Amino acid sequence: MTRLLTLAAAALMLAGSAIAHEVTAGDIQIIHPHIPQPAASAKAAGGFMAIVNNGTEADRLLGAESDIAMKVEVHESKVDANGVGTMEHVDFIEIPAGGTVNLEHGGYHIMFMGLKGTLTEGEMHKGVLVFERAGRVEIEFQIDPPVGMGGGHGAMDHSGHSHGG
Ligand SMILES: [Cu+2]
Repeated sequence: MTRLLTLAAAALMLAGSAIAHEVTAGDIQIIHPHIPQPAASAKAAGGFMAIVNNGTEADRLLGAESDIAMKVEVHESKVDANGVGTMEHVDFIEIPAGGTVNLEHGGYHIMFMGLKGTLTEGEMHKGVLVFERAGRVEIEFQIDPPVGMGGGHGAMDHSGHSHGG
């Protein structure tokens, strides 16, 4: 019993200092929406998260909104035949029934273009994800450590290519 209580206390402490956060809206669960802190001079930044569909029907992420940038789009990064990283706007991201889609470096991401100010590690910034079925879901993007500075996102480099205007 003592051991169980100790474990419970440890779990509570972990929850209290949670680095990850999540939002649930109907069947859709959005895990740790975040933006790696961009360089102070950056005009664009990428947003990442995992989206879980606990329902029995597919949903689609149609778009995103936030006041931190002039324009917010859903993008997909690709590597072309020459090994050059490119990215393009996609109309939606399909979230299959019972499935999880990771928005991560080198793949799908939320693109913030025309940043209105600096984004600093530890800040939370309001945003909205728009789903076909789940509707508008209010979330907060957490500003995480810069990529390559121990942010825990691996060695994938999302900064080597232009995010365009
Ligand atoms: Cu992009």
